[in-house]
Amino acid sequence: MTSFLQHAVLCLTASAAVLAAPAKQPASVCTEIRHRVPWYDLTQEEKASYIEADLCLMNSPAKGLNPNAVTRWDDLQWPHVVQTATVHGVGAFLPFHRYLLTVHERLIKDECGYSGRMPYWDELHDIADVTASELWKEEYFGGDGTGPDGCVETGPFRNLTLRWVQNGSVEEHCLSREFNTAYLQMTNQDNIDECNAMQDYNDAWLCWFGGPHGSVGPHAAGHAAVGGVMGDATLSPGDPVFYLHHAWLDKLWWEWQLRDLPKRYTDMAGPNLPIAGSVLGGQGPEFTNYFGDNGNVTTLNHRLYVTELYPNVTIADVMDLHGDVVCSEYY
Ligand SMILES: *[C@@H]1O[C@H](CO)[C@@H](O)[C@H](O)[C@H]1NC(C)=O
Ligand SMILES: *[C@@H]1O[C@H](CO)[C@@H](O)[C@H](O)[C@H]1NC(C)=O
Ligand SMILES: *[C@@H]1O[C@H](CO)[C@@H](O)[C@H](O)[C@H]1NC(C)=O
Ligand SMILES: *[C@@H]1O[C@H](CO)[C@@H](O)[C@H](O)[C@H]1NC(C)=O
Ligand SMILES: [Cu+2]
Repeated sequence: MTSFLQHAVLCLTASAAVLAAPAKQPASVCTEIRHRVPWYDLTQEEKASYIEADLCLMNSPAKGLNPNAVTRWDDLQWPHVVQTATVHGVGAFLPFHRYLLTVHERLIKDECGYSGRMPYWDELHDIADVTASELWKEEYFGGDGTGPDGCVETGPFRNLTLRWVQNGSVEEHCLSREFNTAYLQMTNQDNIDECNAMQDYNDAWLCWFGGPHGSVGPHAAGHAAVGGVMGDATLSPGDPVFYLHHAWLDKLWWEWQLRDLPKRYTDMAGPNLPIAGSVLGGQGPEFTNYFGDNGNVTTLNHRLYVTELYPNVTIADVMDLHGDVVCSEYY
């Protein structure tokens, strides 16, 4: 089977060269740390304008690399869809998602005028009952899915049309959800403590990703607890709550890093080849230096690629949350 990712990656590289129009400036220098807070700590005004800003991306025309994208929201989802096999199950899992959070933040600020603080989902706060979270209020993210397709039919995103399917082609579908509290409970404090106790990134990343002892850990828990689009490893950024869940996970990684600095500014490891047997993937030699690692282990030189929405950065660039690219702190 010719790998779709391989095909897509090569096409993207080619079109990137053709389209290498006005280069965007790299992230500016970090002079003022931006705050990330739990959703419920945003002001009423911040909450409303954050939702408005995501709607703005959903209602703005695409201008990214993939000609099948219709909206800016499709553009933003695309790097995650096309690279699903190289940003999950690998050392770059946490750094890639850290950069994707910043890309989303920059898009809503640069293109949709958002000026508030960035939210994360405080999942421990909602662990007793995912359905009771303030997130799902009618005026915020809307509620659970309903009907045979589990479509979200309440709230500002009830008419959201998503386009990408797993193989990277287009089939319009709704934003779906299927809440499940039992899954959310797998992001419990015990599991977090177990991941925090890991001494090396090589063990820790897998713990955050897959859970201690192969259980569903903090990453999969939030995805599966929301379910539907969020429960799909490839398509999950179609649900706007994806960014709040990944900010929560990123906070956990950062708190782990803080336990042993400066060592954990540079602790990087893990495999870098696409997941074997995944729908999009392959483990051929074309991948061993694709991201600049010069081998099959994830290094600080590994490029984080977001299909030209913003420039490539390296893992080294995002290891310090206070660095120029991310320039943020969790509260
Ligand atoms: C959603 O779609 C319905 C039915 O097409 C329409 O009546 C409603 O105004 C739309 N709402 C938004 C927020 O676009
Ligand atoms: C992609 O997946 C969709 C939905 O599963 C399917 O209908 C379509 O034929 C697939 N396209 C390709 C090119 O494989
Ligand atoms: C960005 O990184 C990707 C993936 O490694 C690579 O294919 C692409 O050429 C890079 N783009 C630039 C402008 O360096
Ligand atoms: C990585 O490369 C080393 C040395 O070439 C090899 O022994 C090892 O099996 C490779 N690991 C994977 C996961 O491909
Ligand atoms: Cu992901």
